Amino acid sequence: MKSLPYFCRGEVVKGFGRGSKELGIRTANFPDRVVEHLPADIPTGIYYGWACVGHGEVHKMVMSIGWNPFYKNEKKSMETHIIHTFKEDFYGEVLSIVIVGYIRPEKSFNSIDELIAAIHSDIEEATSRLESDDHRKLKDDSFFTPLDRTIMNGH
Ligand code: ADP
Ligand code: RBF
Ligand code: MG
Repeated sequence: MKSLPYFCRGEVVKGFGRGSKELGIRTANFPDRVVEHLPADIPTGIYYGWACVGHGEVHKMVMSIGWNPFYKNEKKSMETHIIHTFKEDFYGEVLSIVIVGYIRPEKSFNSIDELIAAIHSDIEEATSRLESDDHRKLKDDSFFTPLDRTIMNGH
């Protein structure tokens, strides 16, 4: 995929409202505008990368791009699960991400438990792949560093 790594950001909007309730895995949803901007050579599927809320720390993430075939959504979505425990929700804040690599296509499953198990294995896969030197470098990309902080540090 020529467009990877792919950097993007947008405010966190309300999604379908079932992430935490049914799966126990919360996903921050991007607005339609961000979804529509995705380059054509990034197909639907499950990806991993780095994510940062507002000017906060950069964390590992996994994300789903597509129509969630298990739920037969009619709208394409980009949903990021940040591999970190937050104290509070962050709806309305700006989420910055870099999509680094592809894990698998989206699938439908026979049960919700199989979907949950698949997502947990995606999280493990992402956690270990992001340890590579090439991927670690992207965590420190200036995309995640606000300009004012760069100036304060005297760079
Ligand atoms: P929605 O359907 O509105 O997206 P979710 O159940 O998927 O609802 O929850 C997503 C919200 O949970 C995010 O918008 C964010 O405010 C919050 N949240 C808390 N922790 C996380 C996390 N680790 N990753 C993603 N979102 C999180
Ligand atoms: N939905 C699917 O229908 N099929 C999938 O294979 C699938 N994989 C996912 C993998 C990850 C890492 C994440 C974060 C979500 C995935 N989802 C998948 C989306 C899931 O159905 C969605 O986050 C919830 O329905 C909440 O909107
Ligand atoms: Mg969500």
